[in-house]
Amino acid sequence: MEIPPELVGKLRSARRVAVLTGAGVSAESGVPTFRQAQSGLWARYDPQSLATATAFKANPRLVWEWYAWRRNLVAQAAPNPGHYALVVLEHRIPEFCLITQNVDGLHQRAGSHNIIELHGNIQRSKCFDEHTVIESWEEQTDIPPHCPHCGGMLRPDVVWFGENLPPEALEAAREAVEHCELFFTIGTSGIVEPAASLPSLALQAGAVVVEINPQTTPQTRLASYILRGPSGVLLPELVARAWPNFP
Ligand code: BJW
Repeated sequence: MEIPPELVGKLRSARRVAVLTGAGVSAESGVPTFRQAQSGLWARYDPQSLATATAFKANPRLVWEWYAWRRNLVAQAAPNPGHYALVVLEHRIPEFCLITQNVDGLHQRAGSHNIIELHGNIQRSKCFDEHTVIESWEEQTDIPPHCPHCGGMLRPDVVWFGENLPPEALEAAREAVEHCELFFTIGTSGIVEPAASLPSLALQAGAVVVEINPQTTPQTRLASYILRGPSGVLLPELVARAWPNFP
């Protein structure tokens, strides 16, 4: 698709840019989006009802195994050209902030550094009772494994429905959004709060909002520029237009 030259000019001259990413950014890495039909063994489960503390309490083994399956999928995936284009933006824009809802760690693996993780990361676990974060653990005979400190159950270190986001992460994200000139919402369905309110916060603070997504979302109406298509194609194209000589 034709990238609007006006947008290219705005990106090239921008000093403060904030980007919100969602599961669509990892779709071209082979990681299913959150609301995409799950495959194989997990096809009959609704992700929205597994990603809750209530589901974990009712059936900790089932929820742990779902996350173990996803962790394995992510471990086998690699960042795609969209992730790498965002690394280039971090190098080119004086104040660049990447806010992600993704829990897959692919932005970090691509080489992005200034990242705010709103919903945690599935490569870490934490104690269900005491919230102590555990970076590595043995997959024991017991599923879920036990906390090495108190013996309680481990759970993934992600934010489930009904739980608060890490307050420092949310605060830092709002701060970046309120101070950016250009705000990108990329690969997110824009229905999960409070992340879904960041585009309107950006607009209220005077930023130009850009959406990159193959589908319409509730935030489309806020966007001055809409790039309809996959981020793994459109982001590299946008970056190449803005900085044709960048390696
Ligand atoms: C492509 C593409 C390609 C495809 N290129 N794009 C206000 C009103 C109503 C409800 C609430 C409210 N405030 C809070 C709530 C409750 C709730 C909520 O928002 N519910 C909604 C369902 C309505 N929010 C919460 O509970 C949050 N906590 C909270 O607010 O605490 C305070 C509070 C508590 C209780 C009551 C009230 C207040 C916590 C939210 C935590 C979300 N956690 C999850 C799970 C993480 C762990 C895991 O992965 O298992 O985070 S849910 C899931 O959704 C995951 C994602 O990060 C998140 C967003 O999904 P995302 O990334 O947008 O993915 P998809 O699949 O939805 O969309 C993919 C998009 O990609 C699509 O648009 C495609 O078109 C596109 N795409 N291919 C670019 N190649």
